[in-house]
Amino acid sequence: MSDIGLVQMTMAGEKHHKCHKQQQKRRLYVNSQKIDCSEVDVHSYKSGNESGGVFEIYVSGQPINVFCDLSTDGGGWTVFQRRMDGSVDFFRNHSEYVNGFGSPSGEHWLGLDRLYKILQTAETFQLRIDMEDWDGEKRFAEYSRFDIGSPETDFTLSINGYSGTAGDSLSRHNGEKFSTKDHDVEQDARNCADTFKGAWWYDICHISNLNGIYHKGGMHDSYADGVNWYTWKGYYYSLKSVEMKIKPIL
Ligand SMILES: [Ca+2]
Repeated sequence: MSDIGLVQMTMAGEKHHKCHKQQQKRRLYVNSQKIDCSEVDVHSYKSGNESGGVFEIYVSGQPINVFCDLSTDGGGWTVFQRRMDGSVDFFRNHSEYVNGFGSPSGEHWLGLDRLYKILQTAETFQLRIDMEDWDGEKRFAEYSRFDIGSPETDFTLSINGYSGTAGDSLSRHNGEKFSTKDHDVEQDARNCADTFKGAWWYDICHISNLNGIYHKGGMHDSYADGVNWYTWKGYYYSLKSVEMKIKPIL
């Protein structure tokens, strides 16, 4: 056997081992501590209904409440970002984006630390982003693979496999770090988060800004500082609702 063949076999073996280990870890929680919304029982919700609601899951053994989408595209989605009425200020600092803010029953940011830990529990997670404009039209973007790096990497975005109806306004941000107004780790001469009033995996600076200002009514005069998804609505239209959600592929 050639050296190259051996290396490939070893890598495949390691990948299999990692996957096996993670699924073993998952099984420890079945019927007791759910580790994401793909494991919740529809009848155990704290508030909500069959289409979704607030459930308790365990992140690194700690119970937290999250909003679960139980109906869209097969259900089982753990929502980590939610905009719906502008009641929560999303123009926040680094520690708040790391630790989370808002409420899972309303507008919510789960927190990068928790998101990172949930993403560690399976080999592959999908990302789905559901969006709605102020006329009630709904579109989505889905990615077959989504991951973020550890806190030491500033939660570097890893994403690919777009499909959907809203266009792809996130793949360009693949490989970027998560910047906030007080933590500029992007390459632009400006402070992107401060300039565009959000927090994101900015590059120079963005084609999506889903943590931007919630401009009620949609259209805004200010440039690119709203809840923007460029490939659907451009830089002067702030969406009425957004949900960013993940589901493992097991
Ligand atoms: Ca900068």
